[in-house]
Amino acid sequence: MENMFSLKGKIALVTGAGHGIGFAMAKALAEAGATIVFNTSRQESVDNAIEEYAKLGINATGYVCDVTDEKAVQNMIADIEKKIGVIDILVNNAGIIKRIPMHEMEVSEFKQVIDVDLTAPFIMSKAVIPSMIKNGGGKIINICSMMSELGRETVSAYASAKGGLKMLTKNIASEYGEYNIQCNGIGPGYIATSQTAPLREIQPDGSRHPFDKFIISKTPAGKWGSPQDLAGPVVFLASKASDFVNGHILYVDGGILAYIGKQPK
Ligand code: NAP
Ligand code: GCO
Repeated sequence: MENMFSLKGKIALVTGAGHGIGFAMAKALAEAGATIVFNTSRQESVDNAIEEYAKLGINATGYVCDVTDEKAVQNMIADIEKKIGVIDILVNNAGIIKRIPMHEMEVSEFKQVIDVDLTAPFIMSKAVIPSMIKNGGGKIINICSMMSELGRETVSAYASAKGGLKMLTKNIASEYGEYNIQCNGIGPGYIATSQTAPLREIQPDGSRHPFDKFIISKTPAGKWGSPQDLAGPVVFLASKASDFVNGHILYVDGGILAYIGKQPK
């Protein structure tokens, strides 16, 4: 059974794995035996992350690459294949959010979120699939969201992107399953990272942020998740253990999607 989850001999590329959820998933994949490659859009975050990986005994290779730039992505993948080898596991993790009421959002802001959160996973997947086919198969894991299923105020672009990413996941699964490529999604709930830090800020009177309290009431587990909560799910979806799981979105949300919410006292 241990071998089912082993990633020994596999090469994993995790986008946006400079910190947060991506870093935690890359760490887990390394602990399962994978060789780790990652990218962010800034040299500073690549350099910092390489140091942090090294402290954990992980010899990660980092690239500065904007995932929305197809030429840069193609160059990065070619360089990885030349220097390290064919990518067995792609985790499309890089993502941004803009919290703006839709009627106040510029089209350019909407498009920017779509570009990073939806078009980039298309660009990244398109770049790795040909070699995965030649190599006999592979794993593509798209990091979706509660907003792949639910909406809320101010996140129209993000929800549109993450909803589309759910369907892109199902379509890649449909189109490439015959080549032994499994494409699945992970839908994290509310996770304590820099992306959600504004939603957890302590208020001037020292109280918790209203949204923080709201999420606690909507989560049966009664807490925010941590990036480490994604470790097991990503290793499962990257390993042989999930070879007949395809087109599935695995929600790691503490039960939010199952729960109507705690009755206000
Ligand atoms: P984060 O802390 O903001 O990290 C996002 C990462 O993406 C950073 O490393 C960032 O690196 C990178 N990135 C952003 N734009 C990029 C681009 N154009 N090219 C390359 N890299 C880029 O976010 P997180 O909370 O860890 O979230 C990671 C993923 O999980 C995202 O897709 C997010 O939507 C999703 N998610 C998060 C939560 C949550 O509650 N936190 C829940 C569900 C889903 P640089 O800025 O250094 O380039
Ligand atoms: C928000 C949050 C969420 C989380 C996550 C939930 O503003 O509602 O940022 O979008 O990041 O995507 O799964």
